Amino acid sequence: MEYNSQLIEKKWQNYWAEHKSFEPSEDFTKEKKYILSMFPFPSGRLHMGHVRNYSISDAFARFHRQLGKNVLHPIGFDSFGMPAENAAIKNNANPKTWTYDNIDYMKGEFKSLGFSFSKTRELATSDELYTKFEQGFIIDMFENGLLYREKGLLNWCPHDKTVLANEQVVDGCCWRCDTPIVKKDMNQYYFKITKYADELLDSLKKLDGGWPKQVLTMQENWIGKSNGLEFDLFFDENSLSILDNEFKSFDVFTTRPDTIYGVSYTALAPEHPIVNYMIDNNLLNHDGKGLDRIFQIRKMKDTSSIDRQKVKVGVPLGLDVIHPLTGKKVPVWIANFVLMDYGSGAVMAVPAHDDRDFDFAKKYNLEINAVINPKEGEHDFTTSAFTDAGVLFNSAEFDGLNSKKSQYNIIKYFEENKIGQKTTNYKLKDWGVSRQRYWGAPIPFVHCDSCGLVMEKKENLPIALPAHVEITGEGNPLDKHPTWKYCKCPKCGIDAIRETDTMDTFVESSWYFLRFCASEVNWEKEAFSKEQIKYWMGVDQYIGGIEHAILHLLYARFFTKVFRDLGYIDFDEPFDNLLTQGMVLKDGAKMSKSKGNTVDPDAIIQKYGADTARLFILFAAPPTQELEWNDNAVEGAYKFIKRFNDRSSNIVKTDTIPLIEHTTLSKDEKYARKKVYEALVRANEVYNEKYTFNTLIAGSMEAMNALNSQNNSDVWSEGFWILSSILEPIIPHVCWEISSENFSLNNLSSQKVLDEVFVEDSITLGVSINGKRRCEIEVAVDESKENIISLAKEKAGKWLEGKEIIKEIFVPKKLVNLVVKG
Ligand code: ANZ
Ligand code: ZN
Repeated sequence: MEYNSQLIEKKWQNYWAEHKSFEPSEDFTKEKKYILSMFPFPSGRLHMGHVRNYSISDAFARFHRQLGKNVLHPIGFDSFGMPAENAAIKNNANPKTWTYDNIDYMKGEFKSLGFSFSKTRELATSDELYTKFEQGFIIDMFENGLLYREKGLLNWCPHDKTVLANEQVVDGCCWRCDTPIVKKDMNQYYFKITKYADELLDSLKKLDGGWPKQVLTMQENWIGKSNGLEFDLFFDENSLSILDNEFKSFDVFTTRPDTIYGVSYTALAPEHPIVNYMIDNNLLNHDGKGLDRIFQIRKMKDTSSIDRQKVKVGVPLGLDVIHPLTGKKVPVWIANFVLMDYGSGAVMAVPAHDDRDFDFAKKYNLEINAVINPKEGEHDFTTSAFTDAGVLFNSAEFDGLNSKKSQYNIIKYFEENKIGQKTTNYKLKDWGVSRQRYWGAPIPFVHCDSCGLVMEKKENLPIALPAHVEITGEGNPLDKHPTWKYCKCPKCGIDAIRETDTMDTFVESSWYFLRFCASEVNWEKEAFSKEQIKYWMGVDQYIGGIEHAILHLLYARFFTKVFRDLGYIDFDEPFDNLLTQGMVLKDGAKMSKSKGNTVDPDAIIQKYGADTARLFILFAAPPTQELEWNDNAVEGAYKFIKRFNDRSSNIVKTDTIPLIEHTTLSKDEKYARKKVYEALVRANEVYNEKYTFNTLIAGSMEAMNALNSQNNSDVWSEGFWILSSILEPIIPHVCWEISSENFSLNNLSSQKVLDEVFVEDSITLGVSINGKRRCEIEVAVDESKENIISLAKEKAGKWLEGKEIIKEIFVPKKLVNLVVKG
C-alpha cells in the first residue's frame, strides 16, 4: 500500500487508545522496567526539546515491552508555577483554566506523536488529589523536624513580587525575568536539606556509572563540603572599647590552617552583625564616606555577584584583632568578596597564598607575608599568590613541615588549647520553599493567636486554592483574597488565619515519580503503596535536560531519603540511570521563541508524520549531544520510511519467521541476513546501555539496502520481521502497520541471534600492482596461498601485460600485491 502517514498514524493511535496498549500490569512477579522522562510544564505547546525527550524514553519503553517486560512509562504535568499567573495577568485568564486548557492541548500532541504513555496514571501536580497527598507529606515532615519557619534575609524579585531561592538568583538577577533582586527580611518555611548534606554527597557513589560524570560533579560542588579549622579572633583593648564590649570576638573558617602565620588582615562580610552594629551606633570612624562605601558594596552584591568576585572593594573598620598564635595586631576590614551566608561570614586573609586576598592586599597596600614555599623552585610573592601546598617557613615551631602535616598539627594545637576546632562546612543551604503566589500548593498551616503556628488536620486536606481570585501582579493574591484565609484554628477552634504562602513547585517534582507507582486500584485512596514502590522503584532509566542537573535531582534525592526515614520506602536513591539529552538547535543556536528559530512539532507531523519526526530526531545525533535541525535530513527520514513501507510488499505473509537453510543461500542473500542480524545485535546494546540510536538506525538502513540487493522472499520476510521489530520503538506507526499486515505483532522476546549468519565462508581481497589497488578477488576463507595468487594474476591480467613480476606479496585476509618491472 502507498505510504500515507496521516492515515496509518491516526489508525494506530486510536487502536492503542482503545486497547489501552501501554498500561503496566499489577502482576509484581513479572520483570519490570520503569522508564521516565522529566514531565513538562504545560506552557501551551510542545517544543522540539520535549519531542526529543519523549522520543528517547518511548524508544526504551517500547523496546522493553517487546521483550515481554512489565513497563511503566508514565507522564504528567508539572502544572503549578508562575507562568500560569503571568498569563492570567496578561490575558486576563484564570490560571487554572489556562493550565488545564494547555494540558488538554498537549495531551493531544502526545497522542499525535504516538508516545506509549500509560493513560491511567496521568496526573497534573495542580490536581487537588495531588495537593492533598503532598500536604500530608509536608505535615509529616514538619512533625519530624524537617520543615521549619524562620525569619531570614530573602531574595525578593520586585518584578515577580516573590521570594526566590538562592538558586533562582542568577548573577544577582531573577532567573525568570532578569530583574535585579533585593534583600528582604521575611518569615518563610525551610526544608532541612542540610541535615542530609553528607548522605546526599556520599550516596553519589552509588550512582557512579549510571549517571553522567558531569552531573555527579555538579551535585558534589553544589553540596560543597569542605573541611577546615574554625576559631575566634579576639578584639584588642582599643577595639573592645570602640564596640562598647558588645562584641568580644568573631568567628572565622579556613580550609588552610597551614597558612595561619601569613595572616595580615581579616575581613568581614558587608552584612556581618558587627558591621550592622557599628552602622546602627554610628561607630564608624569615617567622614561618612565609609558608610556610603559599605552600602555601595552591599548593593553590588545585590545586582551582580560576578562584580563582587572580580572587583575587590573594601573598607577598613578601624578595629584590630589579636593573632591567636603570634599575639600581633591584625586589622579588620570589610571586603566585598566575603559572603555572609558561607562559613561564619568572616575570613582570615592570607594574601601570599590566596588570590582574592592577594588582589585586595595589593589594592589597599596591606602586608603580604609569605609562609609557604613550593616544594621545588621558588615563587615571586610580589606578583602573585602561591596557592598550592608546599613547605612552611616563618611559622615558628611548624617550620619545615609540609602543608598537609602542618594542617593536622595546627588543628591539633588549636583543639588542645581550646581555641578552635576542626569543622566541616557546606555550601548547601536549607531549602526555602515559601512563595508569595497564588498558583501553587498552599502550605497547610494556620496562624492562631493563642496556639501559634498550627498544622492543619490531615482529614481537612487538601487545603485547596480558592477558585476565584483576583490576580493583578501586585503582592500575594491569596493574602488579598476577601475570604479564603479566614478559618478556625484546627487545635483550639477560635478564629485564625491560614498561611497564604504556597510551595515552591520543585516540591511537586520531588516525588511525582513515586506517585506514578500507584494504580487505578488505589489511586484515589493513597499516594502509593509500599508494595508498588518496592516493585517499581528505582527508575531504571530517567531522561531529561541538563538544566535540571542540580536542583531537581538534588531535591528528588532529598525527598527519597526523607521518605525512607519516614518509613514509606526502603531505598535511598530514586534514579538508577540518568540520561541527559542535548539541546535542539537551529542555525547553530538553541531553538527559542525569542530567537524566532523554532520548528513547530505539529507542522512537522502534519507534513511528514510523527514517525518521520521521531526518526529524524533519533538519527541526527546521539541523544546526549546537541541536535541541529536540518530540513533535508527530515526529508531523508521521510523517504526512508516510505521506502521501508513500500518494500514491505516483498514479504510473504507468515505467522512464524521462515526457517532458512543458511548454507544454501547465495552470497547476496547471506550478506543481507548478516546485516539484518548485525542490526539486531546492535539493537540490544543500544536500547540497553549504549543509547546511540543513530548507529542502530544506520545499521538498519544498511540492512535494508542489503535486502534490496537480493530476491529471496524468505530472506525478505525474515529481514522485515526483525527490522520492523527493532525499529518499532523509533517509528512505531509504520512498523505496527507492516507487521499487522504480514505477521503477528513485533516481538523481540523470542528473537534469537543466529550465529550461523556471522560465519564468513568467503572473503574479499584487494589486488594491488606496485602498491596501487586495481581490483578485488573473492576467495574461500581457507583457500591456499598459491590459488589466491594465481587468481589475482588472472583477475589483474590487463595491468600485467608485457610486464615482469618480480615479487608477490600476500597478506592473509587482506591483500595481494604484485611488484612488477617493465
Ligand atoms: C584562609 C586561607 C588561606 C584560605 C589560603 C584559603 C587559602 P571553600 O574551599 O570554598 O570552603 N572563606 C571562608 N569563609 C568565607 C566566606 N564567608 N566568604 C568568602 N570566603 C570565605 O573555601 C574556604 C576558604 O574560603 C577559607 O579558607 C577562607 O579563606 C575563605 F591561602 O582561609 B581561607
Ligand atoms: Zn488555636
